[in-house]
Amino acid sequence: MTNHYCDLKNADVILIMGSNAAEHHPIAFKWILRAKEKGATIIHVDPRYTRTSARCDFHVPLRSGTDIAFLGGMINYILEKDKYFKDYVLNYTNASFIIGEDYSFNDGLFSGYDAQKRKYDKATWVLEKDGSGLPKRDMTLSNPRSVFQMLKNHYSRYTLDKVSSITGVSKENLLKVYEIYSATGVPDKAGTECYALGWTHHTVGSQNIRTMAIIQLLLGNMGIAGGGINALRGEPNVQGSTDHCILYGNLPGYLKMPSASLESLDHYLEKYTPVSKDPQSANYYSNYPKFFVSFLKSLWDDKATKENGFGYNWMPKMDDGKHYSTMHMVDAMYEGKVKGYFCVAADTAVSTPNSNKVRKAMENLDWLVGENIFNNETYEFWRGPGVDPKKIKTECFLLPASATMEKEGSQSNSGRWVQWKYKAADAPGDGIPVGEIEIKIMAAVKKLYEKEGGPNAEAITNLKWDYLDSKGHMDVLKVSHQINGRFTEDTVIEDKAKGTKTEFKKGQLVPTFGNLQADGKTACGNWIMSGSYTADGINKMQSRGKEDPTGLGLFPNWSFAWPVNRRIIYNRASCDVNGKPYNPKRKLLEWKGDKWVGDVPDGPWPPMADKEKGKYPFIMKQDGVASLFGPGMVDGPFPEHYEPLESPLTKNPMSSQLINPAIEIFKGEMDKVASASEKFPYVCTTYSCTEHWCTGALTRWQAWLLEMQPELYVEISEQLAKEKGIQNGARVKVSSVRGEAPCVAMVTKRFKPFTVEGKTVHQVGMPFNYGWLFPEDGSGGDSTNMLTPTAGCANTFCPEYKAFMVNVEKA
Ligand SMILES: Nc1nc2c(c(=O)[nH]1)N[C@H]1C(S)=C(S)[C@@H](COP(=O)(O)OP(=O)(O)OC[C@H]3O[C@@H](n4cnc5c(=O)[nH]c(N)nc54)[C@H](O)[C@@H]3O)O[C@H]1N2
Ligand SMILES: Nc1nc2c(c(=O)[nH]1)N[C@H]1C(S)=C(S)[C@@H](COP(=O)(O)OP(=O)(O)OC[C@H]3O[C@@H](n4cnc5c(=O)[nH]c(N)nc54)[C@H](O)[C@@H]3O)O[C@H]1N2
Ligand SMILES: [Mo]
Repeated sequence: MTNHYCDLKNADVILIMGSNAAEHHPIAFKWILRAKEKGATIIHVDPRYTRTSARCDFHVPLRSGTDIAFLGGMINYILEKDKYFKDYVLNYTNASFIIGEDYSFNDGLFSGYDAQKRKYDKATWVLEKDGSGLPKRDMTLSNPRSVFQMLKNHYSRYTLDKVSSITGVSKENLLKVYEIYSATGVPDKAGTECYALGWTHHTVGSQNIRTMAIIQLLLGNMGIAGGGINALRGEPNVQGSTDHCILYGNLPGYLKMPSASLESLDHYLEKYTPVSKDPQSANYYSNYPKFFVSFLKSLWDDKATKENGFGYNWMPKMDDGKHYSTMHMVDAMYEGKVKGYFCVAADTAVSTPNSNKVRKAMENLDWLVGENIFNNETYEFWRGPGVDPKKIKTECFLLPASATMEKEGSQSNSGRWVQWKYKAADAPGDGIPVGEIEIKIMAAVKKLYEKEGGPNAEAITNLKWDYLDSKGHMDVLKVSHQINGRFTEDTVIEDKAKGTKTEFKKGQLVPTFGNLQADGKTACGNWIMSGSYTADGINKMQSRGKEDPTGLGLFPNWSFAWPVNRRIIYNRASCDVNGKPYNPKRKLLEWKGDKWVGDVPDGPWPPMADKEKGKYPFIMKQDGVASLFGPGMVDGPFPEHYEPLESPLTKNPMSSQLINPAIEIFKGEMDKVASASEKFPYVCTTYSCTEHWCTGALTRWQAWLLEMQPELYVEISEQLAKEKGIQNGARVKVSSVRGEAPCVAMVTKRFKPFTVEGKTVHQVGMPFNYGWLFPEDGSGGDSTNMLTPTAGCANTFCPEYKAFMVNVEKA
């Protein structure tokens, strides 16, 4: 989240699109309801009517997978009707920048496309620079090559007729949402967006979010109280797990995982350290070497020296151009390339797309290790439906883990608040925290390498690995100190601007990431967490102060929010170029002539009107401004509508490109894809229900939850039920080109047929909370992922669980 839960109460309009917040994020939803009580308008855009829709002002149904078309239409509306916030757009975004002559967009393809590789070369997606290396700008926004004009041109194609025909949303509904939402493009109104899986589970997932980012920038809704783009995160502490690098391309704090061609530390740092010639751009990532070198020091301590590039060559490297997502991991298992699998606190056999393939892939493993509080379908795959245990060679282990409330540590909510929690009870039996399991396994591996050597042995034998306490248990404080960072030698830090010198002793904790060093004087496991402790060792994650000096619900003394306890990121953009709040009634920050007052500002520098010392507001961006034109994505600098991998259409109404041209197509024998046909005529989406948790591996043990939601079902509209002669409660077979899911039909008013390109398109929906292992009599059904394709977002490989084609027949 750019903002945080409590801040949702400050919004005038809340667009919930791609989320079922009332059922899956009840705490966030509490704040949404507070906004509503104060008069805010709450809009829900979702293919299906849910408990969230019921509490909103109104619900707008749209066909799954068409959000970019819907939002592209909104961009067009905002620009056509002059609803954008001119001062903000001009000063704080790259609207005035000039796009290079060689960039083009033609019939669904951006320049630089290689059809063979299904990849773009982004060399032409650039902004022009003048002779001194500064971006060329046209402050009148009239240059036809300006980002503003190119944006306008790109989205002029998203007319009401087109958008309505693609999305299945009526023109009245489109206009209603566009009008209400774009009314927040004025200084004293704030609009926010809440999304979750309805946006991420698509082959265009990242671009769904970017389209909204463009809208928020046009309306001046970024960096303000009640604004922003707010991802309501999923699993408990999933925010913490991404902060600490659960994703394959990241190191802690979103530093980049090195790839093979970056052969030396210098090479690597040069690639990832942005340079700006503009003195007004803070370009904060120019500090990247400090964060990265400190990270290397946290791994190898005094073994990491300047001479050996701080151990850079010990780092594992990704092969260039290769990806390592869950789907790729399964693919490699299927091909017999991956031999062992640690499945920690997950139920891959149920949760990962194309379950038939996943389960087949596991048969190729030599060993599988689970670390869990319960058994599940993954650990028991060797005796699953249709599997002959005698033919399976895989050795399976299930290690007993303690549950979250049986251990102490930090936990991060979606709003980046890192809160300390305490152990409430001892784990039963032999259960210990998964962290302790990993520490002990790695310690044993280290011993083995010390004795026997092996490939890249120094990476392991040199590891700093002292995270157990005197009783042999995981020492969470040691771990969290290591994450915060410490000085590795006595160090004097000079602040030239303030004219101060501060002395730190070796071993002392680093007070903020501003103190991290690129010369090995600091070690820090995760730079964004620097400052979670004070230099004197006070744990700020334990803070529970309820003061709220701004009245905006920032609660600066409650827990620690990364970065540096900033509650709303990009907050300098809430003020005009002189540092005066755009909206004095919701004053997030104000420049008082010598300092900022309010939230922790995005850097101490004066506002940008001070041409000498002032900085632009988006300090993490190379140019200091936010990107309407965003060359960071692999599938285009402006989001474009493409159909899902499986779609009811044979032609994309926007262009000749039916699907996202930059997604990877998995070509294994079990990766079948259906084109639009009579065989699989219905759009299917999947989701969770309130009564279960994800795969249900946690909740299907509970008799009372099973009583409420006993088995797999498919929600179908009354119209489709009538067409197919299916009664409510009848047994049906849902099938895709990849598999079948027998279940019960739930005939409902929550789904309504769509009119798409002049034809009736039915959409159905299914929860994904079931598996064969329990309830033990098999009455729950099996995984919905028997149906889903191995396909994912071009940028993240988040799977396309939310739109694919099925058939529904009476069983
Ligand atoms: N009780 C309970 N709470 C949970 C969970 C749980 O299993 N049970 N799971 C947790 C986890 S891990 C997560 S990630 C979150 C998930 O939270 P949510 O994202 O809210 O969960 P979903 O139900 O997967 O999907 C949200 C909505 O997206 C809609 N949708 C489907 N396709 C599209 C589309 O193309 N466009 C749009 N705009 N909407 C679409 C669906 O109809 C659904 O209502 O919830 C967390 N909270
Ligand atoms: N079709 C479809 N598939 C989906 C989704 C969808 O919307 N549609 N959603 C996707 C999403 S967003 C997610 S997050 C994944 C979830 O997929 P998984 O992570 O595979 O599923 P969970 O059910 O959350 O699995 C949790 C496991 O962790 C164990 N567990 C619970 N608490 C603890 C604990 O404290 N310690 C330990 N060690 N173990 C514990 C549980 O017993 C369970 O076995 O599914 C994805 N799959
Ligand atoms: Mo999730």
